[in-house]
Amino acid sequence: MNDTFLRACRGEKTDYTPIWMMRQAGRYLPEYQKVRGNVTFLELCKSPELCVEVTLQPVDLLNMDAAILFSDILIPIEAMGARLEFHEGHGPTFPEKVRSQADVDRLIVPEPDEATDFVMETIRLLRSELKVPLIGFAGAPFTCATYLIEGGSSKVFWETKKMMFTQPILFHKLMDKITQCTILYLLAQARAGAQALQIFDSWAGILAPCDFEHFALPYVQRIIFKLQEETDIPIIYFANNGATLLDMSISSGADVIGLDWRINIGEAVRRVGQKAVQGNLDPFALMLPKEELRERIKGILDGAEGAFGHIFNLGHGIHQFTPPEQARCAVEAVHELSSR
Ligand code: 1CP
Repeated sequence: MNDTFLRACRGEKTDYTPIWMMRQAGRYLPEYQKVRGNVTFLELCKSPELCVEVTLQPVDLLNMDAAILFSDILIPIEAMGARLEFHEGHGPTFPEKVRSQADVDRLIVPEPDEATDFVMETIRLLRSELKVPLIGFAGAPFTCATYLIEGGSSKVFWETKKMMFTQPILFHKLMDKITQCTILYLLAQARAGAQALQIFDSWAGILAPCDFEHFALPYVQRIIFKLQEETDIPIIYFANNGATLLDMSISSGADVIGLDWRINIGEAVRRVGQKAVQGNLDPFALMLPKEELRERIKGILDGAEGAFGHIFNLGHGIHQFTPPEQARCAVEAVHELSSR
């Protein structure tokens, strides 16, 4: 068992810096495309055997030091009773947008072992096959709420901010319900065998710091506090576009702080102090010629030298047109350059 990733999360000595990549299972891999060619995205998410297959692909093909459960942040949200659709070539949609008290009341807090049994089954199957640690995950309540309120992806988040500013009580009720659901869902993943849990706050960066502090952070803190009460596995919090929210991200209580690429890692390490960091290569830097990519990677490794712990990762998900060969080179470079 290669436990380098878990050791780095806990700030223990490692032989080299472990690496995995956000969205490492997915469309940039022809092997994923092949599996996906026969099923819809939601069918894939609900077929444990296929989820196991695509979760293992980047670990086997690219030599990653951790696996991340193949699923989506919107799967537990669908289980709350929100009809979810993925149309080919588009992002997710919730045709019945959540905008009123009645809409929030209609959402349920499901029992995750029943409503999302396929996720727990995927985790159990993966644990019997994997030789690297398995990361489970969920979306942060704010990020999940944006999809429900907007009815899908958004660029300006008009409806989300309109609810926050004109119906704050309703907004908090929705956040509370998603939070209850997320706590149960992540605890179920831990019971099923997840060895670390990541909370993805992909849209946190659209908020002013004062609004993040008031409308989003308390719910993340509540989730992490509860998880730490019930389990001792590392919790990673990743706020995308979160450089200006770093001090508040640290106060989330997470064991590992995810970093995007918009912040210098040396500066982040100094501010984070006695917690591990994860990141922070610009996903598009994977397009650099190999020598320059190695230089870029070396810069990040050097910057993170004094870190309590460092898990190498991209600053956000790998782009779907990235040549897998470039990702493989990056993994090799991290392993070589960080070898101690
Ligand atoms: O067509 C396809 O095959 C679907 C593409 C795809 C994939 C591969 C989607 C649709 N989701 C996923 C898998 C996924 N999503 C994983 C597991 C794979 C891995 O990491 O190896 C994870 C962790 C996620 C998490 C996720 N889903 C996030 C948070 C991370 C991030 O990138 O910010 C978000 C925001 C989503 C929503 C979502 N699902 C899919 C898409 C295209 C989107 C984003 C839409 C948008 O931009 O709003």
